[in-house]
Amino acid sequence: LPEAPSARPGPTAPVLPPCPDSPPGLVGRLLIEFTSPMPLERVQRENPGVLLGGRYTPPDCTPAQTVAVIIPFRHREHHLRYWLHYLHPILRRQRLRYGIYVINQHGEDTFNRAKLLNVGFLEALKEDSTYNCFIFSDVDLVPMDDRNLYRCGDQPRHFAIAMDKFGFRLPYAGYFGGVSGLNKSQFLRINGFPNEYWGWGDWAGLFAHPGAHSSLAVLDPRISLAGMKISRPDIRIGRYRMIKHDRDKHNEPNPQRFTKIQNTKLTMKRDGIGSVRYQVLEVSRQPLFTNITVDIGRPP
Ligand code: UDH
Repeated sequence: LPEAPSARPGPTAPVLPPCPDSPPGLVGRLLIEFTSPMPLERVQRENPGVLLGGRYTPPDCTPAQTVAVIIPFRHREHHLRYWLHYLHPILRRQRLRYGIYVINQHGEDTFNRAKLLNVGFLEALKEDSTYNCFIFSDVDLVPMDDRNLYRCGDQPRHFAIAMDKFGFRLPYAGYFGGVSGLNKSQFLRINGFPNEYWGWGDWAGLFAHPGAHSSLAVLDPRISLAGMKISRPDIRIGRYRMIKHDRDKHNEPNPQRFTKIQNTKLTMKRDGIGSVRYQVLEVSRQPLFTNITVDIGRPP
């Protein structure tokens, strides 16, 4: 009798070992500059292993997590090219399985970073339900050391702890801005980000611990309310360069920013990932990232 097809030896996918906790081949401190021109074609040429939509899986090991990197965005194409140029090789060396999601706010109404991040969380999961780590990164922040691993841990992680613009120091104890990451259950535990905070504000302070900001003694933000603590890399490793820029149009400081943060305890349950309303206008898979253009409405 002919052999049953399932019993026939044939090419099977090799079983890859788990990716190591400390990836070999990291280079440590990196030289980051934003002066040479950076055409997208070049970035594409230099990252042939990255698949459509900005997806990557290590060829030689099985990562423990699948990471969605979410970037809030509008009119910063120039910054995005540098970000992609620097980050793809870093994330690859870190042996991550990842996807890059640029959440592009449609129209010219007031910018809303936090709401865009909520959209990114939901839309990334719609595309791939195996995402279990979400890293939220400003488009203008590039790590200066590849040992700053873009992974999630047992507490929410703050990555951009020593930016050049703050003299390579944490600006205040509870700072959680710029680049931060939460796994899926941590994100759901804080009900995601607020949707009702329009314009510029140090909204990231919302996720820090109480008393973080000297001028805001009653600060009572989401991470501590949910009983969690921020984890951070070593100060020598968590260094970042920010691409210098002027304040964008339609992202003026919100005068209510201090009162809003103080009211987190009251608003956190009703305003967050559970109540976000938006309309996706376009999903386009580019060679180095997925662009999601979204209508998030405007402030009341
Ligand atoms: N962002 C956009 N487009 C905008 C506004 C914000 O893409 O129009 C995104 C982008 O990812 C940016 C992030 O939101 O990195 C945070 O916004 P921001 O860079 O404006 O915030 P930051 O606190 O700067 O870094 C505030 C203005 C500083 C002016 C300094 C003048 N010297």
